[in-house]
Amino acid sequence: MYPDGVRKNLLNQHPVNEHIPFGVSLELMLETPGVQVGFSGVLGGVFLTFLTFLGFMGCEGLDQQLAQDAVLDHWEVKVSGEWLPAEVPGCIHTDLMRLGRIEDVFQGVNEGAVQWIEDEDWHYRTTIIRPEGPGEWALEFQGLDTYALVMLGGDTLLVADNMHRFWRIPLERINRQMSDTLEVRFMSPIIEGQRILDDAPWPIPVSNEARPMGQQTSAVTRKAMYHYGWDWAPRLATSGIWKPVQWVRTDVEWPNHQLSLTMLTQDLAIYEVQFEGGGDGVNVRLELDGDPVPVDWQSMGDGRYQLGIQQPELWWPNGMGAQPLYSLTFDQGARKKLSLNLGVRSLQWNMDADQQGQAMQCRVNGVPVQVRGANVIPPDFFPVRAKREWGRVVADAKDAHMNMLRVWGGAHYGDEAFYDLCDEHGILVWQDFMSACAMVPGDADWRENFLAEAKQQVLRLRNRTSLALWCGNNESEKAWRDWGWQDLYGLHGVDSAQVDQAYRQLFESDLPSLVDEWKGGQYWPSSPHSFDPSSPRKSGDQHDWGVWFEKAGFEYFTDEAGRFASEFGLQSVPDRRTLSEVGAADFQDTVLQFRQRCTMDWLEPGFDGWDMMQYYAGEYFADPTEVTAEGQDELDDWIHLTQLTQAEGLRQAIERHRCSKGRTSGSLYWQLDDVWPTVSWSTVDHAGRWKLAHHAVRHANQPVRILWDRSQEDRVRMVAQNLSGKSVAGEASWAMLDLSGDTLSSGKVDLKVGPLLGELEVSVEPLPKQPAVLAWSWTSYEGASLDTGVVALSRPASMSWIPTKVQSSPDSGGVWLTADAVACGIRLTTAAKGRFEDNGFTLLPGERKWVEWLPSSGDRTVPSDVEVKHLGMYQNGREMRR
Ligand code: BMA
Repeated sequence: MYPDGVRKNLLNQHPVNEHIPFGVSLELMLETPGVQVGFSGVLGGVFLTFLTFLGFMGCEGLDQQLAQDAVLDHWEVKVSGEWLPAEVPGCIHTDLMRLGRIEDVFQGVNEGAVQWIEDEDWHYRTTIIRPEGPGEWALEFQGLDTYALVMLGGDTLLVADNMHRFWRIPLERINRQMSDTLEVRFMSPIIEGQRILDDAPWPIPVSNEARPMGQQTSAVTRKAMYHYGWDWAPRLATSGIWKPVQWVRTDVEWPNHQLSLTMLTQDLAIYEVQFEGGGDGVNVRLELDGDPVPVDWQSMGDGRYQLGIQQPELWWPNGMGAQPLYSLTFDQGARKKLSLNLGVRSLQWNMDADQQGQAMQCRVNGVPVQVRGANVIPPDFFPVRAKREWGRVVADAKDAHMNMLRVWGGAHYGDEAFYDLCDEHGILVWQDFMSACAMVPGDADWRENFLAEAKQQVLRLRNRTSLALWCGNNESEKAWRDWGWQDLYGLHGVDSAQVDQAYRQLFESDLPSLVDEWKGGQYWPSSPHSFDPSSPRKSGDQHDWGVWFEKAGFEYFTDEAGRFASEFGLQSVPDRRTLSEVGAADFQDTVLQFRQRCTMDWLEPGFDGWDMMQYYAGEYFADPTEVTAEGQDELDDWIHLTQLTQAEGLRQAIERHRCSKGRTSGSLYWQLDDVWPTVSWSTVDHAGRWKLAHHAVRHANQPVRILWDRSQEDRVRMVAQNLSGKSVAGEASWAMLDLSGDTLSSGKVDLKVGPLLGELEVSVEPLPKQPAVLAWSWTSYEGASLDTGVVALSRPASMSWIPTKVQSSPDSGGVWLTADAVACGIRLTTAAKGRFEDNGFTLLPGERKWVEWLPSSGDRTVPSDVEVKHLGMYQNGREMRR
């Protein structure tokens, strides 16, 4: 626990420097070769001085060298009274696992056995090595999770209470007489949180923390909320130094800077560049792909400049064009350089009134963007491990033709590397502030803490090309309005008004003012939010959970569609290998069953995500408890059928939004990735294996498509759509076939569709009376395939699929597939590492389909154990086994 009285006093004594050093590279320019910067201190009883001879190094790469030398290393953690080697960045759970003190927390049901960790205090220490030489220095903690005292000898240098902030201690505070052992003492987040909660004048509602009321501390602690458990996450409320600790030269840093685009035409881009707090005599250099680009650069006084770029190459979201990133370098005399990447683009959100209410339309370079993407959560529970996975997540997003990711508010802000990747690949970022499904305390200290964090993050991210929107929180506004919290938490009269006031103060007054003051860009109070809560479909964004939480059919994605769907989704069971890697061998296995955290008692006592998956699979494909297939066990059935169902749900949602003629201008499904190996709404599992849904999303998002516009129930209307930046032209053919593959009707048409939201009607046909599929292909006049697809024209569960045998013949780098009747819902599996380029598709008789094998590593040999599953394999008659 914090020693009494420490907290307040120290925070007042040492305000945190709000300078933002991340995201830019800093390069020292030295006039005299041979100037030395050193670090001195005592390490392991030996006096050490690390000297960096800057003059010998030259200037290139100095920033890395400096950062490298300045990072505090050799940390230890106290475990049962013993100091043991620790990993920083890291956390207590990863340390205890590495030290063999606890089992792997993802394995089996180990989560339960490590709950004691959250109630303990944890101490870390290292030897401090003070910088010597010129300049002003500060010790920077980029992330402390969460309640921490930083101590040197008996002196407390810092009191930290927010995982999402970074902290600095000026060198002057760390005088020579002090001990060389720097200690970071973490107080149990639960015990500290409980103290705050107990002091709060009214209960603070929160939805996803599975603790009794009065013990839900996640709402009052500025820590990733999923650490307390979520409906896709275990509870592992960890502590630790989750980001690097390093010395920084504060006198060579740049003042905060802001680039605002003031004019953009084909011929010219003009930015106003503002160095807040001064920046006279700044020079600029601009490069594109290593080549110098001429610029107009004029000082306007007071650290303000005008930057003009002739014939700018525009940055576009993925699928709409290229992502050129200019390298912009500022220097001030011989002292400093600052480099950042700049994608030239304008970005606005059009929220004007239109025939259907008010738009929620993202526009880039003046062009409306049909937003296609997903919500992301950290790709591993532990940030130090998640950091290694973001590259894969962004690659999966790009591969699936996404152009936006929403960084969801119940986790943590992304690392620089994440936003670098988004800039590079054309992925816009909807950035939540970190708050989810919870109300907030009303006291000024708590709010100030939140706002200090918000300011740091806004200053850090506001110049990012990919940044599209700041959003106050996830679902808190909706929860307060619709989830009955007033009764549940006994908040009536004055209490209710105060909770409401605390929420509004932060999310509807303080945060928007802060984002505005620091020119962060567009602010949106909550997700979902609309201008008129009585008609939530007419403006703003929606969380479309009628499918899943309310058992609606997929037509819901047309009938109840709003202006921007920022969440919708269905759960599925991940790949068998992902499950067996954590010890879940079969369906009845406790290890598997205990991973289901989505409970829905309001629908039916005891009803949970398994029941819901069963319900939807039964509605759309087959109920896994009622069917059986040769060579498959129950778990195989669940995996196949729930993955097909999730794929179909997401496909229909995205395609229905695309066919809404601009009504629904965004589709961000819930959720792309997983924090651990589990059963969830993800389309790519924790091990990085694509579920069938990711393939479906990929096709649904493809910029150039022929789509079945499902809004006309009695007829089959097909449209050709082009979301790419270039016109496309070619010949398209379509056919409706019965399940044996006989053609019921067909057509051919020449299609030329303009760029950036171009659309043409292909044909409108009567819906066949018998079970049928629609197949199409569209090929450019140059012979390139623009789109192909096959879709069932009614729910596959209602169709009698022929139990055909699908033949697969491996060839170099892939497999050939054939069948003698329509084979719906094919799933190709193998134990080998890698994935098939396509999966979850429908095969037509007479077709010879080539599916490429994409191995995780070099060897392209097709695995010999490829198995093919499809819907025609299932027979009714399984005994109810759940
Ligand atoms: C969304 C998210 C999460 C949750 C998910 C599934 O609303 O914001 O809170 O995990 O639903 O229930």
